[in-house]
Amino acid sequence: MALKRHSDQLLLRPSHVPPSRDDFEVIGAFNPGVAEFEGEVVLLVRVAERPKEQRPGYVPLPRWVPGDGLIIDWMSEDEVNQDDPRVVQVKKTGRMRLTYTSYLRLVRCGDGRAIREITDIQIKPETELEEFGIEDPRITKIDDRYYITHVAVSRYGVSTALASTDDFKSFERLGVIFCPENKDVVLFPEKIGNDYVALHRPVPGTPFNRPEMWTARSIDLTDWGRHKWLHGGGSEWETGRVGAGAPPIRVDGGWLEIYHGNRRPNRPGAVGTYSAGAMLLDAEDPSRILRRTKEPILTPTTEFERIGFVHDVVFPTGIVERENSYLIFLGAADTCCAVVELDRQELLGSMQAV
Ligand code: MAN
Repeated sequence: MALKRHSDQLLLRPSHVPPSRDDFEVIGAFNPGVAEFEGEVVLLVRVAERPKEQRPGYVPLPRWVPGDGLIIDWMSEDEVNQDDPRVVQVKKTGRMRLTYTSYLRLVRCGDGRAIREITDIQIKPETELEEFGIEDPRITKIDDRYYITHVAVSRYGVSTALASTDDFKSFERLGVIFCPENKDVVLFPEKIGNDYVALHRPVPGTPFNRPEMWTARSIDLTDWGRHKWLHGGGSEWETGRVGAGAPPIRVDGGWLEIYHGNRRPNRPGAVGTYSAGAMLLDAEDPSRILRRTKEPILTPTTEFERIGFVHDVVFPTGIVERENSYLIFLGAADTCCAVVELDRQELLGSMQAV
């Protein structure tokens, strides 16, 4: 049963964010990475934009060219198949292209419950491995530095890259850490044993299985190995996909991970509802799940979670602890950012032994 919400607030809509160019429109400001920095909550928001111009019979497909910036490839409608608003498939090659492109923008939120400032600080695609956009950041503070994992989309596939900062002004780009197809990578906030630990979500090409969550270990944050299988979605609401949501936080008895699950859609092209669940991972061996919510803790409920670019999506990407509650930041309907406040005891008590 979904948990009672103290509050569920819309934080940011696409219309709040200026487009990066006059000939583009912002269609999404969602899936925010979250950190506490200099006494306030800051978000790195995924801003999705598409060209404004329409040419009858053509679809515009944006792409970043290193050195040149954003360009548009116009493709005739006969050359592509489209049954998902987010992507087209080029008939001749069978390859996918995104209908929009994403970059990251820093937004300051005070105590986390309202937007204070939409800044000009941005992380834009830079390399060929990011030519179709950078997406879905997650932020983890390790010692005195903030590490940002984000999706990098290109003709080479959907991978995850790492960046770091200590001032949220300049960002060091550390390159791709999980090769295609791999998304939903989150880092633990401290070493476990002698290692950094990540959750990641490889997507199998040969469908022996469905996309599942794994753990990996590293001694330097850039080279990852010692992979272990973690979770493959055991309940009805997570039959399609599962992936890490917020970076794990330490709680009594282990690590709390808020993750997402998607219900496998029953018709081609449909996306299927995205909900959120919680799991408690073993403190010393986070590849062991101790407890888990059988039912989702959050499902799309409000209008902004139900209706958007992709309907029926709650996609948790960050968590902030408050005295007796957690603020859970999420992308709503692949369109907006929202924050939900959940009671700490109720959330921790909702997980059952596996
Ligand atoms: C899926 C969705 C999109 C995303 C692409 C590429 O289609 O998660 O939001 O843009 O994958 O990562």
